[in-house]
Amino acid sequence: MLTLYDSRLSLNCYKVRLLLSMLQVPCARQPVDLRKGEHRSPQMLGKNPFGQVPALDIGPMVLRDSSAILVWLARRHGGERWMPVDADDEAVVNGWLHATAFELRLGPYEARLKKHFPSLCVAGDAVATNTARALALFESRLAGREWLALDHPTVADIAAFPSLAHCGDGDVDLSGHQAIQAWLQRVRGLPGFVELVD
Ligand SMILES: N[C@@H](CCC(=O)N[C@@H](CS)C(=O)NCC(=O)O)C(=O)O
Repeated sequence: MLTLYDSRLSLNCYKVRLLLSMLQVPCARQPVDLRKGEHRSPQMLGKNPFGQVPALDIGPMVLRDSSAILVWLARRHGGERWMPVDADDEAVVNGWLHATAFELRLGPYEARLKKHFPSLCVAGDAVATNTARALALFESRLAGREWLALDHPTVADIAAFPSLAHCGDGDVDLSGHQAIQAWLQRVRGLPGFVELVD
């Protein structure tokens, strides 16, 4: 049985919970309270020396980093559709995965942290500029296409969804971003979709 070290309001943990649900993979959840600093406890640092969630105990080892975990889940439980093995397609998916971990992270993800979890926010004054740039990149990519990386949903869509769906938490307005809004609805319509808080 897999065990997810999980924080309920963490968008990075939500990415993992989304794919677990869509792939119908059974997984135990071990709550980690970030506000109490449990992610820095000796027990958690033994699981993930980065002192972060999510971490996924797969038995022989503990995986860290939401993108790495999504790729592992897709490879082990989802097949090529979610994470292609073709080198060209894989590069496109990886490119968008990295954009979620950098451009989205420093933009709308940080806007949410700044408002609700300021001690975890690292982007500071650059959040608004970063957010505008990230939204423009994702809006332009999604204009005229259904999914972020390929012509079907992949781990890139799962990785990008939480930050974009929760823009409102950081007072980021998506009203001028029709393509992102339409894509959010498509992701919500995927079988097994779950909200951040169930
Ligand atoms: N690159 C990591 C980042 C994980 C991350 O930032 N996790 C946050 C919760 S969303 C965390 O544990 N923050 C506590 C800290 O860094 O001290 C991933 O994608 O999983």
